[in-house]
Amino acid sequence: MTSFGDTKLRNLGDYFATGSVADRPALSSTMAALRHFLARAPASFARHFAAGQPITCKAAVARGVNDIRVEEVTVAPPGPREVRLKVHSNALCHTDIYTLSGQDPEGLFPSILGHEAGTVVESVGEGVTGLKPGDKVIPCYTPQCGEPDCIFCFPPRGKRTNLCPKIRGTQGSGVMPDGTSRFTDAEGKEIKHFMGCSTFSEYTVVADISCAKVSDTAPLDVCSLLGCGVSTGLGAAWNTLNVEGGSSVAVFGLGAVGLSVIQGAKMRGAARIFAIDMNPKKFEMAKDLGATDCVNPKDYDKPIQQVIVGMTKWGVDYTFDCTGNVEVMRAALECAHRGWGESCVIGVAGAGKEISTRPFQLVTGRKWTGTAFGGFKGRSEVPPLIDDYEAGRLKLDHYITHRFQGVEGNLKAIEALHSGDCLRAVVTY
Ligand code: NAD
Ligand code: AHE
Ligand code: ZN
Ligand code: ZN
Repeated sequence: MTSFGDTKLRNLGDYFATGSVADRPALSSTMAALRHFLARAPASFARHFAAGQPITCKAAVARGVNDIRVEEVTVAPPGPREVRLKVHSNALCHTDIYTLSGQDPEGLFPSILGHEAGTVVESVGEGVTGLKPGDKVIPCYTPQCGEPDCIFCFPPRGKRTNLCPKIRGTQGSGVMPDGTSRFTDAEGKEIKHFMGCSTFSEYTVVADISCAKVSDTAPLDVCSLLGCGVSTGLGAAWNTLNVEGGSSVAVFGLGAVGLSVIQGAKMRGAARIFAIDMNPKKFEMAKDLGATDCVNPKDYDKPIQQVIVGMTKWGVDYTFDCTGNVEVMRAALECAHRGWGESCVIGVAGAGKEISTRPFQLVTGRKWTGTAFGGFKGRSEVPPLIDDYEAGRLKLDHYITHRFQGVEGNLKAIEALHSGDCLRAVVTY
């Protein structure tokens, strides 16, 4: 820890390398004095603060099932085609809690969770182009290599996907593409990465192909929403099922993901939108976003799919599971319209869970599909969402229901998401 006046800073280099002072106006004059001082300091001293050095900072480390602790960690400099990011804001996604709870078959401990963030580039590794210190970035767990021979970035015959597999193997193993981790704990032991993001840390290192560079004026707290859940819901409606005007939609689960499906469907002009949740506290926001019918399965003594079909003639054009519950996934499929209804699995189910239905449901024309990150290609299709927000075309502020400060705030965010009245708890470091 370095002290300067009454301001304690663990790492000063980032304040010179990035624009983060702009986000902390009170520090500006102190930083100006420091810049002046460092400009005249001996080279060896200045190098200590420069890019290329390890950074010691705070992170919430998942040590085991439901065991998460704030610790000091060391973040190595970025390797080739890697970027070190100063995390400004983190929004908690249900998937972080799912992995912490031990249900994720890919879950690893110890690891640094978190994958919805607004960040600033602190430094870049060799071979990185198009990104520089100070750039604002949304790390995306679905990367986009953009290499001409990647058939997922450039699919054949008019196909469309965002599932670039370039680093998926190492990402799932909790390491960078070279097979090693950039995080170590106070004893020098390795800590794993998570979903290629690990944003429960003041600093993180990600692959350059995971970085969506957004406008210099983008608010970093709002950026955090677009790192996963809200983009996923919007994209499920727009990209995956391509909801059209006049259609009917049913959304199961009204967290940030489900509500953003509703918002996306309404923006497309859906005529009837069913919002289904066991928690009636979610209905008010659902109605504000465009739901026409709010349904609580607890109010009925028959399966919810029968209830929804009964409220229509032949079912609903587009249905979405946003719960991760495999019975709900079945219900969503079975209330899709005879002949053409499409059902999208968004929720993530625990290890060992499987979905089932009578094949007759598919024989009679329903289609079952799913989405990762709403089908958005990270680097090219996420920045326009922030442009839309800044231009007032896309409303996002309503998803931030809770705010906390400091890495410790991630623990409070976990409690908040469990409370049932939280959509996104944004933690600012
Ligand atoms: P959340 O916990 O905030 O919301 C889930 C909602 O589902 C809650 O409102 C809850 O009351 C409701 N619910 C639970 N059981 C239900 C039931 N039986 N019937 C009706 N409603 C029920 O979670 P979230 O952050 O909105 O995420 C939703 C799901 O989407 C999670 O499973 C998450 O892991 C997953 N997810 C997937 C992707 C993807 O790319 N596929 C991206 C983000 C999140
Ligand atoms: N690790 C789990 C799979 C988890 C999963 O399906 N993740 C979603 C994103 S959840 C975001 O909040 C996803 O997009 N998966 C695609 C991918 O490549 O990970 C398991 O079952 O192994
Ligand atoms: Zn690719
Ligand atoms: Zn997520």
